[in-house]
Amino acid sequence: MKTIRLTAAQALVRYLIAQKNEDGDPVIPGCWAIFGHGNVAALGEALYGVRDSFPTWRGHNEQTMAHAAIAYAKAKNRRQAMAVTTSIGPGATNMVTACALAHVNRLPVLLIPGDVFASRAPDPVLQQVEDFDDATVSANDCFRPVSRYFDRITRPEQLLTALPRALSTLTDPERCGPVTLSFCQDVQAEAFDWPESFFAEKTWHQRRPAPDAGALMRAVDAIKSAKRPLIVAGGGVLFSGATEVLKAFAEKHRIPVAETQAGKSSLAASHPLNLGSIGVTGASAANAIAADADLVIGVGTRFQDFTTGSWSVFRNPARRILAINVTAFDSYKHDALPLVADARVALEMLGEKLGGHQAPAVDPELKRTWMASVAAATDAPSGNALPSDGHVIGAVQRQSGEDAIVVCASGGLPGELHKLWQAERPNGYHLDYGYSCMGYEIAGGLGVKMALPERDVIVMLGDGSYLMANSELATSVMLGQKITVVVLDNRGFGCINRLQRATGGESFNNLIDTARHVVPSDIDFAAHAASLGAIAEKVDGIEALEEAMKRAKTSDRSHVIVIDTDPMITTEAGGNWWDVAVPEVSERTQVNAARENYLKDRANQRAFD
Ligand SMILES: Cc1ncc(C[n+]2csc(CCOP(=O)(O)OP(=O)(O)O)c2C)c(N)n1
Ligand SMILES: [Mg+2]
Repeated sequence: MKTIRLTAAQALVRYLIAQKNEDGDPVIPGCWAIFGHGNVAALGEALYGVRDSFPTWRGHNEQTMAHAAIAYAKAKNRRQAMAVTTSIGPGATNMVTACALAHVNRLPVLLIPGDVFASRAPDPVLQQVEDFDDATVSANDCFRPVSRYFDRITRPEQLLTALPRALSTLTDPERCGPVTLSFCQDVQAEAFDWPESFFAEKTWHQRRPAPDAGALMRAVDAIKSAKRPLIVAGGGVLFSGATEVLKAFAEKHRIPVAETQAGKSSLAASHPLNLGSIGVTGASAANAIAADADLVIGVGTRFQDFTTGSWSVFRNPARRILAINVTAFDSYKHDALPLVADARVALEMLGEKLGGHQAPAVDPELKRTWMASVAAATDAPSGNALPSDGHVIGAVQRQSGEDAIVVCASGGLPGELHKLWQAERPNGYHLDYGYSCMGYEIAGGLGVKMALPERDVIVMLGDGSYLMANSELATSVMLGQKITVVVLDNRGFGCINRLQRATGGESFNNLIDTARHVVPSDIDFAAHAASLGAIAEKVDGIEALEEAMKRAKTSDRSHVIVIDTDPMITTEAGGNWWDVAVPEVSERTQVNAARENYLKDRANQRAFD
């Protein structure tokens, strides 16, 4: 056997470079890194050695550089993913939140935190967590519950099995999720005689499982006997590359489509069968059909509570759920009729078996009424009042081409965008609403831009999210990855303040004004963004915002636009109840009243059979 002597870190990097997807692109095109002890000496040396063929990107925060990596994978529909390496201790645990985000959203990312010495010779090293009773515990065990595959590399040759297993997890549609290889620092530096064959180029094909024949026929029967079917398109439609097939299927069988947060942009917003978004932040058209639907056909969706309105959206007592999902776990839950399969393959095979079957037509007036509500919420306002999020969304949409990608994750904006944004092209709508993680947005925008450089990337976020994590804005400037960032400054956690009020609470600790303070806060976001190297401006009103968006289009680097907005206004049309537990006893009459309403609303919730 021919062997080659390399350190474990050098071998890891060399192996990654040899892995290709079926398009011939590298599965892992490069690595984000913040160095410290536990990765600078060995992994740093290995990455330096390959810097021309395998780029290393430097971030400013471990969590957010991992967000960039995860957003990249999502924008690539999971066909490529990035690696991220950190030092041991705080560098590593900073990345746990991002790992959870990837886990919830079923997105691939290869995390390589440094770990303590396998030899234990210098213990306890700087930043080492010492467990009194279990010597095998390190801080990196925090990754276990939020990794799809976790491994601790304590001998070099473990990589011979760990790396193929990592790649299969990253590239398999059912298992897809974050992989954490916790890499002991002494092991990274250790040399080993590796079989040369380990580094031979390898192609990872996308597995497209076909449905079980019996399950397929049961699904066909369910669709044929349904009088009011509704397709709920989730992120799996995009990951499977099933957008064209979904369109053909919906048209041929005349079944209307509603979209989840992850599934939005599966079908062009302007398509007559696209009834808009579903659920808590849904369109009136989609939710009206959902209420009566006797068959809900989920395609690549987890049926998270924002989709189901905590199980109050699909109200027909006779309704069934047909869950088409490549992941058996998702397909079987919620007492659904399972169809475990790749979305594209399943829709093609269902279409063949259904022949010319068509569902009864849906009244087009439903969509017209909803579009009038969208216009009312997004048209430029008259007068001098502060604009709403909806007004800002309208302005941004009017100044964006169909090719643009809007990026968001948390605050009041995801709900408003879900209702109001019109996504015409696949992947034009990029939300993390699985983990809805404040601080995802700017870094996420950077990752999306790296994935799809030919498309305009527009990040929309609140003041709260901006303050939580903004430093990868400087990275976007440094890397020449231009993004446009629109900051909606309503001076606090507007959506949580509204939720607090809606559950009977007093405004408390959410808006900056109603949080304990000695000095009133007056944050100059534009000055802050400019200090990071972006072009930055604050605008007064919607007309000025549209002018700024035009300037941003031609800017040569990341461009930040700040606008003051009203913290209290949201789009009332559409939507649905969401289960947020209200206190059963309270001295506040408002809480007691909210509790009464809560119990009434909860009566609409699905009863467990
Ligand atoms: C990391 C993280 N911490 C806390 C939350 C809970 N949370 C959701 S939205 C929100 C406030 C967001 O404020 P801002 O970005 O200004 O948006 P706004 O609500 O004002 O629209 C909070 C605290 C979260 N989603 N993520
Ligand atoms: Mg805010």
